[in-house]
Amino acid sequence: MLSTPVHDHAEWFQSWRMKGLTKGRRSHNYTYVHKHALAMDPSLTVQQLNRKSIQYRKTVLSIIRHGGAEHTGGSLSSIDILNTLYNRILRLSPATFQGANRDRFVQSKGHSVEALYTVLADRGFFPQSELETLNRFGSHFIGHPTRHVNGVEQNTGALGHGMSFAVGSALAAKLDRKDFRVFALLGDGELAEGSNWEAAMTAGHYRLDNLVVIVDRNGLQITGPTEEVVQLEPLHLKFEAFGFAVCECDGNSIPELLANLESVPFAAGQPSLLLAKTRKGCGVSFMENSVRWHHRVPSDQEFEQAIQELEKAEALLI
Ligand SMILES: Cc1ncc(C[n+]2csc(CCOP(=O)(O)OP(=O)(O)O)c2C)c(N)n1
Ligand SMILES: [Mg+2]
Repeated sequence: MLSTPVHDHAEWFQSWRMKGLTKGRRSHNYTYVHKHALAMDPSLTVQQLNRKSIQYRKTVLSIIRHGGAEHTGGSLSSIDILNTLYNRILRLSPATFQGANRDRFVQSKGHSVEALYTVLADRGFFPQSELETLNRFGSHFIGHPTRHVNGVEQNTGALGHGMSFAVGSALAAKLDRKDFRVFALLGDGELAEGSNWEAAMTAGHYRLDNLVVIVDRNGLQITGPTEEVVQLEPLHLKFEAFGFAVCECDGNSIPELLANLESVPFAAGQPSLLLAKTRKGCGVSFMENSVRWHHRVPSDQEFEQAIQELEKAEALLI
């Protein structure tokens, strides 16, 4: 671990100014993704993607522990979705990120930013070493996505805004006769925000078949099960009523995610909605399906146990 305490802001900021954001920092083994994939690689196999998911999970836990805060459960639930999108689906790379015809990805559940940062680093949007500045005073890597970080399409974190932004972008593509697609990732608890339904109604009205909304359906909110906080079911019928073509899959299964996301739009002339059934905290036994891990930081012992479990899972990959 780094020697600088998380809250020693003044000292750290001074050294950051002196050395540049990351140059000269002590190197240590807190990230587990060893190679940057600079362009989307359609030849990546399911097995390679499965391995990436495990490596991503280890990195997510490491940067959360090092940063001393953030959202553990929701980052782990959505990592397979981000892995599939960024490595196989999105027509997007660091080289094309400013291009008008790039696919757009909006992470509306902005609190799961550690998952997004981890995947963006692996895809080469910024050096892996910058992840270690998470939550440090003066760093752009704060607890919710901002456009100061290369690769982030939209500032998010106040829940309920991402789908509206995505609908606007998809509508702009139609008006400008461009063929990019817009993907948005939402939390299921986030759907309690009424603004989502206004956006959904608009997407249906304009028949935005270049829009793909993915709901990370892990069943948990910040304080408990979604069905107890604000009932969502029957969710697929609600989206269908708003004009979406709806599919469901295991959102922690790379093959199922690939099969669905490679077949968008699910129906011509309709926006697509993928209900990705995930496990909050996926990959670590004692974090799975536990509301306690919404934004808990692992202790040293919990961290070691989690890494051991993930390494065991990695060793079992053929
Ligand atoms: C407008 C708004 N209200 C409240 C919050 C606080 N908040 C952060 S995460 C969260 C729960 C979100 O649950 P869900 O969308 O299911 O996320 P996930 O389970 O994927 O972590 C809440 C209420 C917020 N970020 N924005
Ligand atoms: Mg949830």
